[in-house]
Amino acid sequence: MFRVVGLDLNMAGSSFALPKPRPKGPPYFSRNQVANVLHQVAVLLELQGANVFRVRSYQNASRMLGSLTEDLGELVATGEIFDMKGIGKGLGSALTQAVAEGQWPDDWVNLHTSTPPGLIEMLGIPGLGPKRIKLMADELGVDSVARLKEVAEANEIAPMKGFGAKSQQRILDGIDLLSRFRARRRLDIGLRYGEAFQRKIAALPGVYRATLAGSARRRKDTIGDLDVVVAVDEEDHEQVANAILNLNGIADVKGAGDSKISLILDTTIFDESFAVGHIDPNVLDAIGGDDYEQLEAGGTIDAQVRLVPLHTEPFTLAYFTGSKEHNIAMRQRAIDRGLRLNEFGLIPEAKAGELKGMEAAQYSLPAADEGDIYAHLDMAYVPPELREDMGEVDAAASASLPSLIETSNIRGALHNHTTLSDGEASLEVMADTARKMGWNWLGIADHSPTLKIANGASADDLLMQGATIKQYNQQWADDGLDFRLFHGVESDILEGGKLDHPDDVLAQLDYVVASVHAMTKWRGRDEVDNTEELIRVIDHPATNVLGHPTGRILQGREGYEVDLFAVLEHMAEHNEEGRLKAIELNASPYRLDLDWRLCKHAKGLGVPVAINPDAHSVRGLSDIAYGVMTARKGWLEPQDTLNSLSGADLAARF
Ligand code: DGT
Ligand code: CA
Ligand code: CA
Ligand code: ZN
Repeated sequence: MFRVVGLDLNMAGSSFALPKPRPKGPPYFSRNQVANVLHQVAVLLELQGANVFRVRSYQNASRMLGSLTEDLGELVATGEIFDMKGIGKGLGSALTQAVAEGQWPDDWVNLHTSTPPGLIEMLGIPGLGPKRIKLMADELGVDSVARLKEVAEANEIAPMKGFGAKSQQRILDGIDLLSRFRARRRLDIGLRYGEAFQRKIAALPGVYRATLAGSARRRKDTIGDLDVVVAVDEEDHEQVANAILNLNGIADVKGAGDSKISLILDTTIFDESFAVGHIDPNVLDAIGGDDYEQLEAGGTIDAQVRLVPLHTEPFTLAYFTGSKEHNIAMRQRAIDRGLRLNEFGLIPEAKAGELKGMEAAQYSLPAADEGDIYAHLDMAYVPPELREDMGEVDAAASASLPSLIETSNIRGALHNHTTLSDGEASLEVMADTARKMGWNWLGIADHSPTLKIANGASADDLLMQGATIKQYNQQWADDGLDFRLFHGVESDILEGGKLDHPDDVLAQLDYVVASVHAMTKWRGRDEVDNTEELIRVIDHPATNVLGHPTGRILQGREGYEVDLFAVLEHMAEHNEEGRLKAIELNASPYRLDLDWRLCKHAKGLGVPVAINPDAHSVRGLSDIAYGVMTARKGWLEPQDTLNSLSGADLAARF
């Protein structure tokens, strides 16, 4: 065992601690770390009401170091640091002590320990700075986010000088955003952190393998925390645990032993600088706009690491992959066979007797991988995505698990945008990218006229796009190239379940994706009205695909109320009678709408699923990967989707 390193000042998910020194010797801290700490010191001083000039001197020094081109270690080693603009004698010695000796000055450490944690927690609220936090602490006695929420809701902030009703509302919105952000993270973000962390651990000497477990491995649409299982010989545990604690990207350590480490990762885990990339303005608005982007840039995620010897690893991996419900069902199946299943092994009760934990595990049946565990229990290997106790245990025991769809089965996707509406890339560039991805076809469905904010295309422009597409298709056919474009539209669903173009225009298209965009109206209406309207639009002969079926934005807003079971059943009737009505699985990691639980239901009813990246750019096409993850989680096989069809077969279906 070794002690917990770093200052344990962190609120759940925030990072406001003094970094620990790198173990390799001076320079003990990077330029960025030092610049960050100076900024923190300035903020804490301000929170404590320090002299404004003192605050400013730290801010200036932080900014100066942040844009420094010279090597900080060298400036310190040569003493040149003392000659830099804005670095006086005191600050110069402090920086020297930190960089050359790995020791933060006592008064900085004290500043961190003497600031009430509740005030530091409040700093995480978007748009709220130290000055106003101090004001509210002094005048209203606010000392935590919870208390702040109370006084804001009691309308005590608005009357304060310099605040007002608008600031009060912004504080409430910020608290809401922060709590959502801290509670769970979207799959794409969780995977980015998780895979970066996993790669770094896997590369450490002594590590046989490191695997991302938990909800990330099960590809849930949102992730609570990351779980990583690492196979290491017992005698190397301490050394590897130490090496993990010293990786870049660890903001704080919550607890550390030789076999269990609990820590907080921040964006320095990424070798390149972290950016969320382009977000559809409409979606960005729902998840908090600029505030969201700022939170994400300064974001953190909790992670738990378990170190186990190689022969135990399959059991530990299976256990921490979960889900809890799947584990419980598995444990019961083991019990029925006189076996005890836990994170250490699959142990015959008769042999284990009174023994517990690792002691009992010495009698475990052997397993080289998870497949062996399932085999011992007379089951087929269950892909992690299915481990939700949604029928997979029985299916694995009766050889009736689905052969899940894979990215390589994807031959095209229907719902994509070009510069004709609000896409960033031209038709040509989108088509070219799809071909380079190895796709056999691409569907273009730009927005319809009603959606003015998305530059919905007029009927004339739409038909012109159709003529261009025909030319390209002809040209490719003449050149013997097996690739084609399908021409559709993403039609807004109008009052009464109507489509946004006259029938004679719609008749000239290959297909129609019908989507709800008037979210305010639809969210303000009850389930019965919404369901009826969707059913009406599905009944329109031109409609082939129902786009983002609930309109939900993960971590942003709930979808509108709708009885999707009724909608799917209605779609099933059409399909039975030979009319293609597919339900979209919007692959954007911000949506993943159809929910995975309902994918299985669609499959059961025989309603085809269209996995759609809803790409607004070339990059957007690669979101198909999240759609495939979610489709797998929803039990879908290639033949349950339109994406696995060849262009020729899909043309026939239209
Ligand atoms: P999350 O982090 O909320 O997104 O979801 P998970 O599934 O990653 O849950 P987490 O991190 O609390 O635990 C990881 C896995 O460990 C979980 O999926 C199953 C296993 N596990 C945790 N607690 C229990 C438990 O009380 N019983 C059983 N059977 N398994 C558990
Ligand atoms: Ca987890
Ligand atoms: Ca966990
Ligand atoms: Zn769209």
